[in-house]
Parts: sequence; C-alpha cells; structure tokens
Amino acid sequence: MKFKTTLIALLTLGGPMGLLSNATGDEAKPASVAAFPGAEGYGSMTPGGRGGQVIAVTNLDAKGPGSLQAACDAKGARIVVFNVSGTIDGDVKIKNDFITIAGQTAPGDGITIKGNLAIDANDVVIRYVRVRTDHEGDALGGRYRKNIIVDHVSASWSSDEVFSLYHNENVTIQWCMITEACAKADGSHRFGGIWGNHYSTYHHNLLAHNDSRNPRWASGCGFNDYRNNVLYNWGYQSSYGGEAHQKGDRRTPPIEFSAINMIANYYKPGPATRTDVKDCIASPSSRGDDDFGGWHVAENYVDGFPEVTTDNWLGVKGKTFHSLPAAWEAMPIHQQSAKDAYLSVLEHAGCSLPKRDSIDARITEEVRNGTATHGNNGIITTQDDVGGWPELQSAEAPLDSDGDGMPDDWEKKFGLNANAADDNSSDKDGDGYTNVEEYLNGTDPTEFIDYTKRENNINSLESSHGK
Ligand SMILES: [Ca+2]
Ligand SMILES: [Ca+2]
Ligand SMILES: [Ca+2]
Ligand SMILES: [Ca+2]
Repeated sequence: MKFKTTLIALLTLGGPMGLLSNATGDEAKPASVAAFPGAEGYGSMTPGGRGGQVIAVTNLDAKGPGSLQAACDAKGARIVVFNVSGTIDGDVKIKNDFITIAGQTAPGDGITIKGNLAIDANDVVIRYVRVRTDHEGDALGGRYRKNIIVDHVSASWSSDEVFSLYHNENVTIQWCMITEACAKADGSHRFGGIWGNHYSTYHHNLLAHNDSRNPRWASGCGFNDYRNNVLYNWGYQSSYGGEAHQKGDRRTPPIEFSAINMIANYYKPGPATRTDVKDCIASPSSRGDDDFGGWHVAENYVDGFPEVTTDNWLGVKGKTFHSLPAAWEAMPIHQQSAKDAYLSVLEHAGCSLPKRDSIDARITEEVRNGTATHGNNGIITTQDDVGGWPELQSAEAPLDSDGDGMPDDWEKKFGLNANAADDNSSDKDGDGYTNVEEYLNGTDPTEFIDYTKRENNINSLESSHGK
C-alpha cells in the first residue's frame, strides 16, 4: 500500500530530526547537556530555566506574591525552588517559556497541586511534584507546544484524563505515575491520558487503576517511542488510537502519520481488568483505510500470557494498523528488560522526592501485590473513595541568605559566596550545569563530569537503575 511505503520512508528520518530542535527552535545547534542528569529522549535537550533568575516559592497560596503561580507568571528564563511543602489549593498554569520547576527542593513532604497543571509554554522542565486535582479537566495537560520534559510527577484523580500531553513536539514523559482516574458526573471516563507528540519519548512511567486510555495515542501523532513503562489494572482498555490523520482540533501544521514503538513494557492485569482485554497490549484505531497508523511491538512482558510475551503481535488487536517490521530509530534511553523496568518503576516512579506520599506508597504496593483497595476493584469514582488529599508536613528550608537558590551551607562547602547572589548561573566546573543546577541535581559544582557521555547521563538524585 502506498501509504505504508511513505511511512517507512519517513521512519528513516526518525533519529536526527528530533535532535535539531533546540531552545529557540531556530538554530541547529543542540544544547550541550540534558536538562538534568537522567533526562532522556526528545524532551531532554531543553535548557528549561537554565541561566535565568531563581524564584523561591514561599507559600502555598493559589496566586499572589510568593506563590507557584507567580513564579510561573514571571517572564524570562527562571528556576523555581520551594521553601515550603504542602498542598497548593488551586490551578497552576504555565504560560511563559523557559522554566524549570524543581519540586525536589521542597523541605518536608513535598508539593501537591490540588487543581490542574496546564503547560501552555515551550521549554518546560517539571520535576518531583504531584498533581491531584479536585475538579473537572485533565490533572496535567498541554498541547501545541515544544521542548517539554516531565519527570517524577505523580498525577491522579482527574475526571477527563489524568495526564494528557499531545500534539506537542520534542517531549519526554519519564518516571511519572498516572493513576486513579475519576468519573465524570455521568459515570464515564476514568481515563489515563492522551499521549502522542511528534518526536517523543515515554519511559519508566506507571499507569495504574485507569479504566481506559493507558494511553490513547493521539491521531496524527508522529514519531513516538514508548519503553519500560508499567501498566497495571486497566479496566476495559489498555492502549489504543494512533490513527494516521488528526481529526477535530489540529496542530499547525498537522502531522499526517503515526509511528509508535512500544518496547519492553510490563503489562500486569489486575482485579478490574476485563477478561477479554487482559492480554491486550494495544488496540490500534482507524477511521478508514487511509488512516492506519504504524506500530511496532517487541520485548513486552504480559503477565499471565506467556504466548503474548513470546509473540507480542498476538497482543495487538484488530487489523486496522500497519505493523512496522522494525522500530523507528529513536533517541536511545538507558533501556532495561521489561521485568527489570517493573522493579525500577515500582521503587522510583512518581514524586519520590522529597518522599512519596501515602497515595503513591499505597498504589505501588497494590501493583506489587496484584491487589486493589478502593472503589470497584481499584477503579474509583471520586477522590473521597481513597480518602482525599493526605496531609503533607512542611519543614524549615535551609538558610539561603543571598536568595540565589543555593543554601549558605552548600555554598560554603563548595567555595561559593553565600552573600552574593550573582554566582548561581555561572558554571564553576564548566560541565554544562550552572552552580544552582548542581544544587538541584545533588552534584558537586567543583567536579567536572562529562555529561555528554551517555553513561554519565543518569539521575544524580536517586539510583533509578539500581535494580
Ligand atoms: Ca545562597
Ligand atoms: Ca551565592
Ligand atoms: Ca557545573
Ligand atoms: Ca559538576
């Protein structure tokens, strides 16, 4: 078929094109180091807020001075750190480009947004926060933007989709937890997410207790690489979608194909999983003969179905797709076997720093044990079903006299000036990460490490590949 030939020709373009986009999208020069050590895939080369002002969140207000929203509303490159832990009751919207949100800096139990988090900007780095919404709409969502990486974010309790990023470009979603979708008023939905971004990487995420859209691949979603993810206790549908052509809202310009690698993921049906879809890796969709997406499946593990684990194509349902004989050649990640990824994800995914909250701790245990605690076999209707928002303790933030994002003790330890704020965006050891980024990353600002070597591009805050 003509379309299939075109698609396979396109696949040869897969690797290098994604690397050509940088912060501005206008130049062909890639950034020298990833957004942070351990940032992988197509969203990893954004600088985020690197080199910009450091803004501390000092209260849990929904808006106004000292709030997370105020930090998001500031213009220009900015790095957001937290001097407080707890639950922010309100929506947060990112409208301005070049931001790094470093939730791992929160003292105490960390940050939860009780509302929606909307990404409506380019060059966005978000790490270690929770989004547990209390109303309609996606918990986390965004479309039509570029250069985005979301790392170690826990999202739950939406009544539309929990976590939907699609029709963007150059995106990574890694080490996130997407769990416990709620129902709309009419009882429908309980969906995990719509994904599908032109040149994108999804790895080491945990999707659990969502009825469907785990994920739904957007139509016309371009090149997508999905590896080392864990899916647990889906209801009536695991993954589907991935049509060639976009319908409804269209990005400009539209992408007129979908190429989806699904490799080395771990599928574990649970008590809510309908019998006829327990062995289903994906169920590709089409709105006509010229609308087939391209799919490649390999090395996936389907718990309880050894024949599907041996031949993954048995787990791809229907005939309305092109089976790609090989994966399109995506930017590499530190890939594990499906079984090893399962263990790593259970130990490290979600907002694991400063620590997991009781929701994520419970859910990872349920995945481990093959159980469900709340709702109808784990599929819930409202936040009340699971007891609502756990209380989060705050603690005193370490003293940062000059307000440059680097605490006094840390600056003194490494020979920086605790009474001058102009040393946070310099790069003392010339390794590509500014001094304040070294603080965020838990690295030594006086030790040069060659992060352009792939073996050094690993999470410096936790040993995620230790298992
Ligand atoms: Ca300081
Ligand atoms: Ca200083
Ligand atoms: Ca440095
Ligand atoms: Ca260093």
